[in-house]
Amino acid sequence: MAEYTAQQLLDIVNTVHVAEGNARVRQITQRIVTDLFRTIEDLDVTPDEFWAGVGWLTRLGASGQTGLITAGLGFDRLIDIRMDEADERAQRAAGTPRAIEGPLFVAGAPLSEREVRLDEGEEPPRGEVVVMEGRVLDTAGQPVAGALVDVWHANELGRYSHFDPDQAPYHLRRKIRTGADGSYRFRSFIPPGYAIPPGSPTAELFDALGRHGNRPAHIHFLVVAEGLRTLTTQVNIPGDSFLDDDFAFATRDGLVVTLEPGTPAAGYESLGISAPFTRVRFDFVLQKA
Ligand code: MBD
Ligand code: FE
Repeated sequence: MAEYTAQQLLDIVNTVHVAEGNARVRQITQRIVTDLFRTIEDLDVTPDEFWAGVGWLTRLGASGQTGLITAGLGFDRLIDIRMDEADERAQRAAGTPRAIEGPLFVAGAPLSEREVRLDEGEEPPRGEVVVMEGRVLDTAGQPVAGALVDVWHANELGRYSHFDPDQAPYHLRRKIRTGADGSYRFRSFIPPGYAIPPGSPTAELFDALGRHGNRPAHIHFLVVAEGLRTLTTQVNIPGDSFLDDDFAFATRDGLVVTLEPGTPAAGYESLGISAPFTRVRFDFVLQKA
């Protein structure tokens, strides 16, 4: 039987293997295990604390909230910051600022050509009627025809379809293919902000940290075009009190849109609009691949 000191045990855990495995996975795992050993020793983590943490991780995984917790602890934004830094080092022309995808994207939304209603068939509208429109461009300012713009946002209660049993599949999720001039437009309503589900494992941790779990009102985008870099971003609705206090640290300069209330309906009939509405104009600029 082997008797180990903590350091001897760590060295064995970090080096033991009988097959080649994956060197990169081993390297990252070694580092994380080492940091956790240190945390337990330096902070004198008790057995009760340790097992409470393991139980919480189990609940977190079972609830499907791992992506919510990474956003709330800043990791998703960190990945974006590092991509921005890589762009700067490569002196790559910047496009529309990226913003985190978040854990609530669902692939496979219904596709429309050039325009669509996200709130298809819903009368009366669930909030302030908005049309967002613009073009997809490259960094030289040239329009990108045939780009695919995925757009998704929360319902009037701040919940997302597929994660909320009360909404139909792909509710408030659509994909739009840009026209020859790179244009897209969609009608929907201005969504409210988002709050982490009360009582969930993520809320448990945030309560213990004394943090709130609110995001300001936002609309998500994933823009894909051949030969260009995929853009994941979000736009924010101005005036939200959480704009500078987003639990997911995802808001950025340049992504807070301007609302144009009272825009005349002429030209927007195909979106079912017959009265003045709020317009938002926004172009997406995609980097070179
Ligand atoms: C959201 O709606 C969101 O966009 C992010 C990033 C995290 C949690 C919920
Ligand atoms: Fe969101």
